[in-house]
Amino acid sequence: MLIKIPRYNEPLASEITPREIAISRRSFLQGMAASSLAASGWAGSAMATESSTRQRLPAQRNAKYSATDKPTAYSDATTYNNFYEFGTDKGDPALYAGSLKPRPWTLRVDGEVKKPLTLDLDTLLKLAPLEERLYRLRCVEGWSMAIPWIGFPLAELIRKVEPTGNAKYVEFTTLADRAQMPGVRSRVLEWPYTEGLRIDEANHPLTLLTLGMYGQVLPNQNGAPVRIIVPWKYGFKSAKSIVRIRFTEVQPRTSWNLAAPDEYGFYSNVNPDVDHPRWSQASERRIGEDGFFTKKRKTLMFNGYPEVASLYSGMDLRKFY
Ligand SMILES: Nc1nc2c(c(=O)[nH]1)N[C@H]1C(S)=C(S)[C@@H](COP(=O)(O)O)O[C@H]1N2
Ligand SMILES: [Mo]
Repeated sequence: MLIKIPRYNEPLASEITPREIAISRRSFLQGMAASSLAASGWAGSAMATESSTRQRLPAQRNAKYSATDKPTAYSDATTYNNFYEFGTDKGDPALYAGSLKPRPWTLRVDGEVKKPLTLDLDTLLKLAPLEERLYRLRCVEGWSMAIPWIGFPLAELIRKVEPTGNAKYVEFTTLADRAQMPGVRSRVLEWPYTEGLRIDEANHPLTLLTLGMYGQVLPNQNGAPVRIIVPWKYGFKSAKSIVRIRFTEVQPRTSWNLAAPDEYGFYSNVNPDVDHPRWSQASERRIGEDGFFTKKRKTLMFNGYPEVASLYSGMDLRKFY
């Protein structure tokens, strides 16, 4: 990631103005630069809970796969985001992702499978029972959140397409549409954003094909209408707004690995013992709970999901970072 030292005037997550509020204020705050607006204290405390307008998404809480962490406030989870298709600042996705159209949507599932599928959103929503799971998500930049995601195991979809014997990896591709995503004009990453998993990682019961959060469909800035959540890996492995899932025989190229191969490997398991070349990964800041001067939390191996360790037995996780 393009890590910057926080500037003196950089807004905290809780101070960033959500898009909805930003628009209503525009009429009387014309002329003020957005950044000075946030720093000036105009940014409010609205959206402390879920939005009242977003479509509800009923789901059964899965206690077995839910962490006991205190959930991150909805207002933080939806205003402190990485979604470079809408800009590189944490507040950009909330401000600019309103132009993303999550409906109609098609997800193509193909490659090394016997039964390729093209799914619309309603079909996808009915593919398997929806579950709510509170997962920790840790960004490689050193911050984390705990979010009640809604979705179903990716394994359910994988079963339906019947991978061939050649399917060793799974590649995820994000939408890359200049008309909907202003950040795609920038050359900060190679578009479309792609990520990948080994097929056994993709089939692990923790890997969630995600359609909602906090009881509702995904907000655009969190990857509407469908994304992946892989809770034991650094956040960038959890690709947003995906349009294609492709099964491959060779390890897929991934956007962050192409951008900085020494910093972001294919595996990118959360690992406090393997430092990023430019900073330690031993600890993290939980968004909304800790300030810049509060003691950080210790980062846990596999982000506190030890059940995935068997996927990597015999592998040197310093070499395969
Ligand atoms: N398409 C796409 N997916 C993406 C990203 C991105 O820039 N583009 N950023 C990743 C990173 S670095 C993180 S930490 C998580 C953040 O997810 P959240 O904003 O829902 O918390 O999304 C990941 N998925
Ligand atoms: Mo991240």
